[in-house]
This record gives sequence, C-alpha cells and structure tokens, in this order.
Amino acid sequence: MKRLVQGFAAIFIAAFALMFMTHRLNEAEGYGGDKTVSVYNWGDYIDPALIRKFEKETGWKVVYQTFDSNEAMMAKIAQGGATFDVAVPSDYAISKMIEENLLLPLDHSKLPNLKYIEPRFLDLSFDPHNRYSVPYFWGTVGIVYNRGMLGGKTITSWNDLWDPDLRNQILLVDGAREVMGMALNSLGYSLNDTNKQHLQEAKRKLDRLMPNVKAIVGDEIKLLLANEEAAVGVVWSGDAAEIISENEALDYVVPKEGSNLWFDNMVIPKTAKNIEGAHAFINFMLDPKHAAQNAEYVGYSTPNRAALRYLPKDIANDRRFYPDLDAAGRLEVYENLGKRMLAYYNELFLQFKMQQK
Ligand code: N2P
Repeated sequence: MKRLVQGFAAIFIAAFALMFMTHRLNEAEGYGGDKTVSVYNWGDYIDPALIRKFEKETGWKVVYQTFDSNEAMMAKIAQGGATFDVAVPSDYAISKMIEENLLLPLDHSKLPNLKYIEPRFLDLSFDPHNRYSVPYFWGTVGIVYNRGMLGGKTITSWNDLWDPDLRNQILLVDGAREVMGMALNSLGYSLNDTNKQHLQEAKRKLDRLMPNVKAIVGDEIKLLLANEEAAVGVVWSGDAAEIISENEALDYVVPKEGSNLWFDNMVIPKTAKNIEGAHAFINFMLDPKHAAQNAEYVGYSTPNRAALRYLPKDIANDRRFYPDLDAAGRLEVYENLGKRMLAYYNELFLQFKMQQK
C-alpha cells in the first residue's frame, strides 16, 4: 500500500512538474501564458514606449512579433502553430479572415474608447458594425520622389515610373496587391480587377518596369529613400510622412489615375489565449493620447478623431496624409477577391519578383 501511495505521489509530482514547465515554456515563447498579451503587428508600426506603458499599467507582459504582409500574417494565423491575442490586418484581409472563421467577435463593452474613432472609419464594408475589428491606422499608397535627384522633374502619374530616365532608381514596396494595383491603375483598370486578361496585361507592363526597379523591399525602404539610395519609391503613405519630415527634397503624391485607400484594424484571432488582455490592449491603443503618441512616432494617419488635437498642427493638417476623402473619389479600397483570385495576384507578383537582378 505504501509503495502504491509513493508511486501515485511520484506520478503526481512528475505531472505537476511537466505542467509547470510547459506553462513556463509557453510563456517564454509568448504563446498563451496567462500573464502575457501576444501582439502580431506590421513592422515599425508602434511606439515601443506605449508597450512599456501598457505593461506597467496592467501588469501584463506584451510579447510582440511583426509581419510584413497581410499574406504572411494570414498564413501564420491560419496555420495555428503560433497563437496571438491581437493582430492588425488590413481591410480585405479582415474580410477574408472573417470568411475563414479566424476571428473572434469583439466585446464592445470592453472597448469604451471606441467612441473616439471618427465615424467615417467605422462600419466599413469589410466588417459591418465593427463586429471583429477596430481602426488602428489608415492611409494611401503613393509615390515618394526626390526633387533634387530628379533634377526638378515632378511625378503625377503612375505612368511616370516607366520613364527610361529612371533606370535603377525605383524602390517598390513588397506587396502583391500594391504592386499589381499600381500596374492595373496605370492601365486605367481597377485595382480590384478580376479579369485574367487584364491581370496578365498588368504583369507584362510590370515586366517592362523592371529595368527601372532597383529593389523590392520591406521597411528598409524608408532608410534607402531617406539616404537617397534611390530617387523614387512606391510606398504606404505613413512611410512617406516619416521620411519627408526629415528630408526637404522629398515629396509624396497619390497618382492621378487613382490608388489604394487602406485601413488597418486591430482584431482578436480565434486562437487567442488572453481575451481579456487583448481587449485591454486594444482599448489602450484607442485612448486618444496613446493614439496621438503612436501616430507621431510611426508617421501614419490616425483614425482617432480625439487624438488629432494632440498632434502637431503641421501633421494633422497635412492633406497629403490626411486627404479629404469626400474629394478623393479615385481612391479604392482593396476588396476580398476570394481565395483563388488573391492567389492569382500573388502568383503574378512572385513571377515579377523573380526577375529581380
Ligand atoms: C508599416 C506598414 C504599414 C502597413 N511598416 C500598411 N498597411
């Protein structure tokens, strides 16, 4: 009997030790420890001081990981190996994630700061009634160009990029929708076009751009343009805002044929472990002072109406980055074109990318 009790005790202790170790391991990896909030965001997209402030105020530790495209983020969340409490997809990706049942409905009673968001950024078609997502940043896709390096030339159209004088002078953001969208817009097509003939025509047009393309890059695009390693960059507006403020020769334009208007929103993936912490983090980022601090730090445009008054006037009034959306009819939001069509966009973009020198 004694041996039996000892046996049981040993099994009990071993099981307990195993549970404890797994728990510690999970916490260390940031996957689901109950003292952690794991956040999956775009690179260069938060003021780290806000993470520290959140940790101090709540006692939760933030485990922070970054991605550089909606496609990479969705693949990681869908695959489920790593779990996240908060993620920040864009419009069409949110619609796709809802469709694929990857998101949890939000508890609005835990997000009182949602009232600070400008109404025009709420209830958008990719997520009616903001059931699954709340606004983080918004912006456009456009062209940064260096007036000095272009000898006074200005850029107004996507088609200006095909100018033979720009040989090896263009940096492109590494995004399938952005690069395909630019080619489609340059041809007068919608950046949500699903006609395969049009998409192939856009791809052929991109191939003709290759001699002018110096590189297709991620967040380092800002440094390269700021250091004048290239005269032109196709970028997200906030990246432009950040570097323009430091270099007078740089300007940003949304080409006249049209471009993309995008919205990045915070969501809670279905696999989240700390749902309470996730709501607390989202609500913290919706606080007007935090939203303003974040916008000033990263350079992107905040959808938080109450935050605008905490921003320097020259930022909040800059129409290049806070365009009048009623007048900007030529801007289109990416639509969720469905799994197969999105895969086709990716495939054409990858074929284009593979030809890089
Ligand atoms: C920040 C990336 C912004 C993403 N580095 C635009 N959707």
